[in-house]
Amino acid sequence: MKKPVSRRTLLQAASLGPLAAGVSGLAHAEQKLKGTPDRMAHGHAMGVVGTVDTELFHPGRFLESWNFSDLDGAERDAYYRETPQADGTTLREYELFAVDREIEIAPGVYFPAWTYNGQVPGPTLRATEGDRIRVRLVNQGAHPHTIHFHGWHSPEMDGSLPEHQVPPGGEFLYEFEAEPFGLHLYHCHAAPLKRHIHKGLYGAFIIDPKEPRPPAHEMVMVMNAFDTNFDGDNEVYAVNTVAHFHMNETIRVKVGELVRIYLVNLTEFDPINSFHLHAMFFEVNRTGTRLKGDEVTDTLMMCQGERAILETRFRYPGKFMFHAHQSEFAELGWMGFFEAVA
Ligand SMILES: [Cu+2]
Repeated sequence: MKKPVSRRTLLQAASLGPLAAGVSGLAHAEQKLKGTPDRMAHGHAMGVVGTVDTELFHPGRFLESWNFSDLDGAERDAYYRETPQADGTTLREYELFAVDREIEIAPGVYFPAWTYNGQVPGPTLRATEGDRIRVRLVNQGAHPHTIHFHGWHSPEMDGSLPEHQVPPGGEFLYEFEAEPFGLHLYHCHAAPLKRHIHKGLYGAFIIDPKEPRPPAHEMVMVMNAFDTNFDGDNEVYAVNTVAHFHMNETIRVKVGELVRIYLVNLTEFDPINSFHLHAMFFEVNRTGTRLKGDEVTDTLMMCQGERAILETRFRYPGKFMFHAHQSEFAELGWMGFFEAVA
């Protein structure tokens, strides 16, 4: 018998209604998200009304979790194990499952996703430069999938060619050394590529330098979007999937502490996405491949697949808006607030 995918996935599987429920949910969403732009842009109820079910995927928890740190004990052990090696490095073993699943991307808006481990983005993987990485992909979905990691590895570990595709019911073991240090990503590379990525098969892959970066309040933001009516154009935008989530559930930070954001762009269909932070500036370390950033700005543009480590400190207490500087994306969900407390 196959290992269960996760508590959350089982819960979701048990609660899945007929497909029709999802479809009517989408129609409703279209109306909600596209039919009321004025209210979303200017009204007192900026964002959407209602909340998503965060039992299955909590964007705030995803934001500050890596290597399955959102799970405990035996449940975590089922997906992730670390074994210290004689040379001081660590062997990190991951279990990733490709699973088809409906996810809630805005209150009442469901998207028929293809996921790693039942969630979009997939779990954030994190290692130190020089570690041994072993990732077992088990395909429990209905289509062939792969994992293509960014980073150094041999061609047979690339997950990009037809012969690399893992068929439904199949599995594959990816193994490579974690290098170079930086902020990377992983995603499915089966054809047609943009459909496989857009459906949700992607995640962040952080490799820390051997000499660690200074301690900071760290978070992972994956900029993504969803084409809910399959017309090749996105209707819903977000960081970490759920539209407008951090409008109400602000991201709490402390005034003066070092804040480090691992920002990854996995938006499909739109070539460029961006990150803008109000009333502040931040240092940009593109791809995270150096120890220090080399650009200071308040707005960063990123193409598909680009990523950067951002560092800043909040100078004043209060709420600070952040969003895509493409206004359309912001209004369709890619907007939130930090809340700095003294
Ligand atoms: Cu795929």
